[in-house]
Amino acid sequence: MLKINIISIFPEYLKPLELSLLGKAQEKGLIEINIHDLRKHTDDVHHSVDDTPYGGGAGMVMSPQPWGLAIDEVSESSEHFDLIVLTPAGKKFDQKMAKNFASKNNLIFACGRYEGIDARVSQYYASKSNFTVHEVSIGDYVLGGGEVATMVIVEATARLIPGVLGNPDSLKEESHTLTNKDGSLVEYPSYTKPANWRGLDVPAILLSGNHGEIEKWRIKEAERRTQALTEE
Ligand code: 6GU
Repeated sequence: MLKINIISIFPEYLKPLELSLLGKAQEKGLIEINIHDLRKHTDDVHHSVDDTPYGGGAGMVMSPQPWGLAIDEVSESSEHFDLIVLTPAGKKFDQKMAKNFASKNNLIFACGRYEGIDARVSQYYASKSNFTVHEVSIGDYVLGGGEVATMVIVEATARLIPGVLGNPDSLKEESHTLTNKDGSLVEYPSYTKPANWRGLDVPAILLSGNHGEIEKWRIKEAERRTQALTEE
């Protein structure tokens, strides 16, 4: 079973992970998600988790001590852990990374805020033989913190675990996994009833019953959409 531990100063921010698909996956015992408050690991009266940057500059940096205590607490066993540090300076998240994470047993998400987490936290855990550290970004824009990025990654990862999706066939044909000789394609357009809606017809080929021709049309449409995304 995949065990996911998430450390954040805003644990309530991650509540949506209890809903819908991921909530059901937890009820079914397919995944386990535990959310932890970083401030539990502070000892000063103000429960501070950040400080000014060495070398000067704007903003605040998250202190290494609470992070070390929080990560140690969720990794007490002798198992292997994949520590995912959310940062806009990380490697771009994609479907391939989701598949890799879905094959793991223990994921720890460190949700940074402010100007990020003291760099020694990644350095320290990367040096431990039972840890792999991944610094990950979800795209080329800046968020207020890693919480939303964590939800994106957890959702994309969990749905790849056998049994999480109601219909396992959904995994076979979808965007970014439907491939031709040139690599990966986005999904073809989908239609359902009614056959005419506000004067717009469903493409006639889809009503033809000719599965060979339908498959060819879908591949052509997926290629057209993929091409359109790489233009402009
Ligand atoms: Cl992982 N964190 C933050 N703060 N901003 C981001 C991001 C992560 N990914 C894209 N932008």
